[in-house]
Amino acid sequence: SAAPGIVKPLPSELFTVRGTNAESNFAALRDTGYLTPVERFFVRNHTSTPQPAARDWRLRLWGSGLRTNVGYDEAITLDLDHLRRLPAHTHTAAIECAGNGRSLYASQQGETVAGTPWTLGAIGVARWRGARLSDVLRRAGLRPDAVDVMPRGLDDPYVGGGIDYGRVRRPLPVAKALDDVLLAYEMNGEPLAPDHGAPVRVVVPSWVGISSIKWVGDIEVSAQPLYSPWNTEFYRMFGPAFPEGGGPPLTRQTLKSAFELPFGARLAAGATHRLTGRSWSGAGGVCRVEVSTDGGVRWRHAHLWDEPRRDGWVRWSVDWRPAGVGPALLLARASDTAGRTQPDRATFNTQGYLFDAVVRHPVTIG
Ligand code: MTE
Ligand code: MO
Repeated sequence: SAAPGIVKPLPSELFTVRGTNAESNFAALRDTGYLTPVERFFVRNHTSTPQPAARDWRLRLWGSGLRTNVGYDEAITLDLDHLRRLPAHTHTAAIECAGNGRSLYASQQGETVAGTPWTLGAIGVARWRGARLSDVLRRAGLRPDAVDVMPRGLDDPYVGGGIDYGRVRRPLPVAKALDDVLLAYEMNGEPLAPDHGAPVRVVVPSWVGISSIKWVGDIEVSAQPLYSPWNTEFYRMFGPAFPEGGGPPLTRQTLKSAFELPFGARLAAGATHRLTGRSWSGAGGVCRVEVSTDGGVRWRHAHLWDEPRRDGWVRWSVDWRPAGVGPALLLARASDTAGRTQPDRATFNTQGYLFDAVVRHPVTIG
């Protein structure tokens, strides 16, 4: 069961395919460890997975933010061997689509939003290894007045609604680029797989997935702010709660929780069930998870299996012996080390980004 433009197999018990995107079925992550195996990791493609040959791959660095101030055609180039000779860093980090949870605006809040109707499986956590973007930028001659860098993918230009938006690209402020961003060539100890950006992708920990450009081919470095449709039209919040013309480009991810259980699962009455799930936040580690099995009347603390972990998730569980039979609603509510707790409602925005509300997860006892 392949999807157009995705290379790896997508068994239907593990993935739900929508167009060129494949969401991990969250319930199927239950038997995975802390890291999401590559073959279970969601895929979000604007078009389709290209397969550039690693030996021909070059990263081109150019723009007014470099001392050489050269255009694309005179770019400073770097091949995979160069990149591998730079100090290697590993970082365990989630990549999550900004629209993860989007379908819940409709199903939980009765609100209509535009975009791929993900449930909660547009996230995975992997151990990324590669060179620091800061090392590459400094070696390329970063000017002190550089403000933005814009990595661009080698995949086909994205055409939507008859508009050609060009290749997928999104500016990143220099401060973040110099902080913890990787040019990754390994995922979970293996060379990067084609669908996840081989031979090299950007990994921007804790920021919306669109920041982590796959199949990176060039990076513009600029002394002036840069723009692309991915920070002007998309990945910003539009709607009554936001300034006219939209909120700022999205950066950090929000706080979410998910049960590792299908929606509508049937649980046997009179038995003890271990309910498991995961919670994560772009603002810090998750340090508390409360669970309700009665639709939100009573809450108890879940047992956390992981320490609060910046850029990753924590796994948790509660044991539950349902008393009656019939429908029940499970809720999980996480808090993070930045002091946030998941709210009852997410803030409506027309493109359905950053859904963070406590989810009412229906099950049937009997
Ligand atoms: N990079 C390129 N070149 N093309 C893309 O379509 N999709 C982005 C980002 N990087 C994309 C891209 C989006 S929206 C997300 S959520 C993540 O990649 C998904 O990463 P994954 O497919 O490895 O899970
Ligand atoms: Mo995304």
